[in-house]
Amino acid sequence: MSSDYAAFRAALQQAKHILVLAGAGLSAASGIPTFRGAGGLWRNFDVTRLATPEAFKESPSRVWQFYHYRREVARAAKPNPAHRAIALLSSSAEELKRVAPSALTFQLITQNIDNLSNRALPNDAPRLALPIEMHGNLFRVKCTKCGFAEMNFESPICEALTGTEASFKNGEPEREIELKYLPKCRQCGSLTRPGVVWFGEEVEHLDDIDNKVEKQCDFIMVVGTSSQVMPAGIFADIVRNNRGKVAVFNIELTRADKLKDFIFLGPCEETLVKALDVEGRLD
Ligand code: BJW
Ligand code: ZN
Repeated sequence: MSSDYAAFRAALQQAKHILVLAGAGLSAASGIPTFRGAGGLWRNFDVTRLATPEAFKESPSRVWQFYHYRREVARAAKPNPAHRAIALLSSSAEELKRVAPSALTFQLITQNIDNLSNRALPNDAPRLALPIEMHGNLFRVKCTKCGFAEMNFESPICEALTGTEASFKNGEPEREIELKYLPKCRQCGSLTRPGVVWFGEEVEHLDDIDNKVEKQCDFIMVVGTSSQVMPAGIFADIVRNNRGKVAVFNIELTRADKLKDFIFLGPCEETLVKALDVEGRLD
């Protein structure tokens, strides 16, 4: 176990298939609340009433108000240096070669739904640079009936949700909004739902992720996640079992730590930028 930046960079030089697994801590410096821990969303809100298919069935109005509030927070936020460091190495073969000359792939798998890792990419980034969003995206909507899905960046997403974000944030009782006033599918007119992965639902892109985590990866950076939610919580274990290297970036110790080769305790917007040697190279 080491917190030595030079040793981390030396190990990165040997890596061929590099993964970054990100969690809410990656976006904390952008002002997006995490889930667990002080100030976390699940401290103030009941997860079973907001982020499960059963909750949506019981009250689409309440769940839509929660996600409308989250959309508005994410819209107002900006990618921070940790997002930009990952985006730089994902999108520039030259920059990647500089810090990881043996690398064949560099892939971000994010649990975050805030779209900030996409926004951190340059406009002309190759498609290969796109993050794998395993828990979906706040700005995607999915029809509950015909399955039609699309990105939707409207603010508010529908008239009836206007202003509800402020009351939601303050913990006031949510409004009762009739179904007919909630967001509707552009194809069939039925109710849509947020395009995110709730508890009990299958995470997205699982085959691709399995292949990258189990078959390829020889170096994983675990950034800003408590590693409590599955399946992402065991990716580091899998890489470690396959004799790959694990580097953890977090402000506190987590369950991933027993597996680590490297641990950098501190805000990832500082530690990751330093470890990846991209200080002064982010616009
Ligand atoms: C900083 C920092 C800074 C702060 N710098 N660091 C196996 C065992 C037990 C249970 C299960 C199991 N397999 C599945 C389950 C059930 C369940 C689960 O994991 N439950 C556990 C809680 C026990 N998993 C699921 O249901 C998943 N589905 C699934 O596996 O399906 C199987 C299936 C197969 C086939 C058919 C059907 C089903 C789905 C999980 C979906 C998770 N959804 C959420 C909500 C998404 C939408 C939304 O955002 O509203 O995803 S929950 C929430 O947790 C969100 C996050 O992505 C996820 C992870 O949280 P994260 O990112 O780790 O955040 P925090 O807050 O926990 O941690 C932040 C960290 O950052 C902390 O460590 C801080 O210290 C740190 N930090 N600032 C660096 N500046
Ligand atoms: Zn539809």
